[in-house]
Amino acid sequence: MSEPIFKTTDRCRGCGAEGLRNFLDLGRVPLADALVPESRRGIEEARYPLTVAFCPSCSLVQIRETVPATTLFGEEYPYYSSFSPYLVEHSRRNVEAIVDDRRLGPDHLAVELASNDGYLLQWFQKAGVKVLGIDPAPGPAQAAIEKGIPTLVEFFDDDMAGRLRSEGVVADVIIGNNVLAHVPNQNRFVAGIARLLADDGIAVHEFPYVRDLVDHVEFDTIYHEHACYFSVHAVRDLYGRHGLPLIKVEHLPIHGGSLRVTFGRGSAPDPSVEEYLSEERRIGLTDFTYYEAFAGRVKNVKAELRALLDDLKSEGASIAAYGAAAKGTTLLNYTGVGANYLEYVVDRNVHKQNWYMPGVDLPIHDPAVLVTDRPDYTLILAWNFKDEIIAQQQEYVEAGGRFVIPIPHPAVQ
Ligand code: DWN
Repeated sequence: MSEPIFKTTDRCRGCGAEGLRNFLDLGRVPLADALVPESRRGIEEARYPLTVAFCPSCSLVQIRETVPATTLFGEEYPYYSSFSPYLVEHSRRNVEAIVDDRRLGPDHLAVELASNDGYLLQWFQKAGVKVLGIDPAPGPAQAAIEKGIPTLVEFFDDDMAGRLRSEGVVADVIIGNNVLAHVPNQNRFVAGIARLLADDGIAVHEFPYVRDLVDHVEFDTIYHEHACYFSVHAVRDLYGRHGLPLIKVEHLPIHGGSLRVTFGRGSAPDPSVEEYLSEERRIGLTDFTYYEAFAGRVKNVKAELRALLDDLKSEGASIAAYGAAAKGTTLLNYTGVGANYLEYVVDRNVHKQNWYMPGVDLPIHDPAVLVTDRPDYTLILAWNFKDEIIAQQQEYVEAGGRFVIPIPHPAVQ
């Protein structure tokens, strides 16, 4: 077994304060995207503690454990954004709105941090805007390069930003979707954004909203890739420390509920900023008490899911799963659901097929297997895309297949 190498932080990743308060312990789990190849089956997988804490000083929610980024986003990192059509379409709409609003053209540069396989930058390129991707995961980055998206296969931080600026690279737009949460050193990352961004530029970032995580018990979106879980207060304070004022906030349904936040110098804040800040204060999102009961609700979801699957198995039902998602690793390993209930997982991402889910030794197949094998039920691990997934599986539905949605309350749909 590869020895788990990690550090446990006693100080807040955002403001550096001591006094972090734990409120959820998800036990020792394998890395969420550490799929297992046939050649490594049976070899004990590294498991890491996963503890979630709240910072009373800046209200940033974060995990205590830091796994080296090179371990998390290495050669075998399997996540390719383009296998989620909804995500690609969501990105197109986002980019087209920015291009129109900012009147971007061939003299402008859009930089994306964690640009993956070019799923988003392709839309800036189609609009005639210059693009530059930055992503440390070799697989997705190479896919972007093959699409003609210039991509630097590196981790972004203030040193890299300084190097780019010295080479004359200045960004008019910096996109960073679902990346901030992945950065163990938040301040060096945001300092880099501040250095790379033009004085009249904007940084537009999306990330899961901690309010949705708690309100909808989305505990499975907690894994070692996600070091932080943001409120508007926490992200405003973090970027504000680096001279990047928060100027707009939008609430989006994607990934179980996300925020899209825009930062920029020289622009007056949109009314949405104060609206979200005052709402967060009103509901107590900046107080520890908001999170205290969360662990109990997570335990309830675990018990409800096990009871539901026990009932289905007692009826002799066969059960598969859909979505070899990172969140699926947390859900299956924390709830103890694996080959004791499920026969296999299916996923459209060809880079995941013929590998095995971390920690539970479940094979990953092409979704076409649902039609040929016709399991009685399919547990949707990528529940954030359930509508899109079910719409694709009409042949399975017409053959009598049914779905189990695990979050926020396990139920057959
Ligand atoms: O932050 C992250 C989020 C944004 O994406 C990354 N660190 C890792 C990843 O997390 P995830 O794997 O939980 O994300 P998804 O996008 O919810 O995973 C969906 C999985 O389902 C992917 O493996 C693709 C697959 N899928 C599919 O097979 N058919 C997705 C759709 C929409 C489909 O139709």
